[in-house]
Amino acid sequence: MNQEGTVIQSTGSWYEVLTHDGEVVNCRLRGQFRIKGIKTTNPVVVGDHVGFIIEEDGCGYITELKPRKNYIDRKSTKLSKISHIIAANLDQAFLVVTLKDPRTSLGFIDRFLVAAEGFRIPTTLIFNKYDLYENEEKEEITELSRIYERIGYPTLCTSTVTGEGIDTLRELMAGKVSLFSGHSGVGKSALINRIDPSLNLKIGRISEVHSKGMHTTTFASMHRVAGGFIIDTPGVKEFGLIQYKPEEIRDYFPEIRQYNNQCRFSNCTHTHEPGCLVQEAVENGEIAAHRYENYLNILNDNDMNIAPWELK
Ligand SMILES: Nc1nc2c(ncn2[C@@H]2O[C@H](COP(=O)(O)OP(=O)(O)O)[C@@H](O)[C@H]2O)c(=O)[nH]1
Ligand SMILES: [Mg+2]
Ligand SMILES: [Zn+2]
Repeated sequence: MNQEGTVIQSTGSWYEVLTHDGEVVNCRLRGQFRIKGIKTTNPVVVGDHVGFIIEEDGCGYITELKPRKNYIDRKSTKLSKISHIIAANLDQAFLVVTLKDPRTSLGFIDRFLVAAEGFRIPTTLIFNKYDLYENEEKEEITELSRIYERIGYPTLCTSTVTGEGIDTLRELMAGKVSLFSGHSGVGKSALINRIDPSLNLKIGRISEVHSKGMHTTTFASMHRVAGGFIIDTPGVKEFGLIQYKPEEIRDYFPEIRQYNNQCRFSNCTHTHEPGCLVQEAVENGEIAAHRYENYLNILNDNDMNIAPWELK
């Protein structure tokens, strides 16, 4: 009998597939399963929608891979043409940032957003630890929220201490597959616990130290949370290199992208050319100065070390 479901866990040879009825079936791949057009080490990944059959030996066999709306991957090495796909069909990412303990840099935020644009994953910025901030930091968040919301990234202030923003976050996650990213210590685990206390994830330093020693798997997994799923991607260090061509970067800044092909020179890189509408928009304050600086910084990097796909 043909059935369908979503891959929620994989070891590379076995796949746990969650059916629409809520049943989990262990499946395997047929020997020569290939996807056209993608050279990859792993043809089926967590988040994939698949068709499968149950054979006489009781095993499920994946027979069909449904089209992916997006996926995140990494190249196995810098020059490699073979990519390792980490997860597919993500509805959204939450980038958890903090203004202190630790402070997340704007450079990191903008690099993450470039990667998320490249992967076509809508991202919400979460300003966590709101209980810790003085007026000055709150004003900074208000200003950053204005900047990011205007270019299409929703923002939310949260605190796992006061509970602020938690209900909203839970609502945003319902029925969706979400990725939680952000530096160690910003409160990802604490937020997820607060959303669903039954998960009881390890919080704080002990788990950080512990997790550093166990970057063993490069396979993601999905966990049911708040009527949706979160994608857990261990081994963040190994997801390092995302290679973009310099000319692609201007497509991944929404406020810059709108001027592509509008400047005096149609191939304008928006860096130094005369008659550039982007440079004009920066000068008159319409494009935030720090965003433009980060655009230039990313262009100047030879290899873009973006390693944002963390959930611990
Ligand atoms: N004051 C305050 N501390 C928080 C908040 N969220 C998390 N923390 C603390 O920040 C530290 C790191 O949290 P954790 O969830 O482990 O961060 P992760 O590395 O992103 O998963 C822990 O000591 C938490 O108790 C918050 O909203 N306010
Ligand atoms: Mg954690
Ligand atoms: Zn230009």
